[in-house]
Amino acid sequence: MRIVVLAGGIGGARFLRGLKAAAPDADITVIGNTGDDIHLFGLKVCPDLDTVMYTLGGGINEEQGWGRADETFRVKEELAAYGVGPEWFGLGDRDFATHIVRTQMLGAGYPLSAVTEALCARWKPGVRLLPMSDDRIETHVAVDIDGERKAVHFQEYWVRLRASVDAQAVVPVGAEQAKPAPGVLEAIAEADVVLFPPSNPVVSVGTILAVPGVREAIADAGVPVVGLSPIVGDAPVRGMADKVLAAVGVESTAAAVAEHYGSGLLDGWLVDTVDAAAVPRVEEAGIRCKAVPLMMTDLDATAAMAREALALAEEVR
Ligand code: GDP
Ligand code: FO1
Ligand code: CA
Repeated sequence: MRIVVLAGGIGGARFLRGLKAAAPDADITVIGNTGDDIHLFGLKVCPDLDTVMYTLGGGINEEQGWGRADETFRVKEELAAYGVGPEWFGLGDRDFATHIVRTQMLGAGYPLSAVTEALCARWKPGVRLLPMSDDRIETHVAVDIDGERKAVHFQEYWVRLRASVDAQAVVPVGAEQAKPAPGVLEAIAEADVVLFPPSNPVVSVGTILAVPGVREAIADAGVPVVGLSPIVGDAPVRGMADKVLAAVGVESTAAAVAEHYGSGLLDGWLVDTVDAAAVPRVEEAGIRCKAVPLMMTDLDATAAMAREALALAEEVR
């Protein structure tokens, strides 16, 4: 079975670990969000691609969910000693090596998709990891600070400001002119099922869908599209999905996120058992819905979620 997954960082990566356990023989292609990417110290950092790669390849800092295990911060300290920032973004020494290799290859002319493949040759994530695009796309968030509207990079909104101010708008800068990376549209066209993991609906899945052609390819594939809610009990399990959902006028509920994707895109939607009351509302929107446990507490629980998603896909096929 060929499965395509549109993934952000932590939510996507953890779900993929469960999916691999639930469907060990499946051919899984991951279309990764690159809207979180940022240039720092002359280096290109791709947090969501790296989170998927490290999580599936066994290099992730498990507690944190991002960055390398067994990490040190000597380079960051030295940069700070030179007064070179930003200090608010924590790049570790081991992680730095990934960004150096990536930046070197990009500088030599390789596209991000080829660079990602090269990095994955080391990590062997057991999935085909494709960036959504080889073109530069950067998610910016409009905020009002001291009565003035300004746009900040998504990482600045999340890591420096800790999403402490409301997001007024979210813009995937560059998306309109971008093309899907090689293999993206082909993987979707050849998929037997498309899954939306419990990733951020706005700044992860939403950004991937903003790449021209991706949404259309999914709709045209004519295969089941099933998502899992990242909102449990009317709040994100972690992160700032509530803030960025508000910016696009969507309430932070499992049902509202399903309606936001819409029946034109989604065939099936899983909500957590605590949100079982949302099932009729989602079904009224024309999306088959089921309430099952959606907390990725361990591999078994996550694999069970993946099995439920695949079973729902068969139900709607
Ligand atoms: P990010 O790029 O690191 O923010 O990761 P993603 O976009 O892939 O996923 C972020 C989303 O994962 C957040 O909105 C969380 O609410 C959601 N999430 C994290 N852990 C869980 C979990 O155990 N269960 C569910 N249902 N959602 C989760
Ligand atoms: N998240 C933080 O909260 N603080 C950090 O200093 C930080 C550094 C960082 C470095 C590399 C990387 O791949 C991810 C990093 N993250 C950090 C996570 C990242 O900002 C976000 O979790 C995702 O981009 C959110 O989608
Ligand atoms: Ca992300």
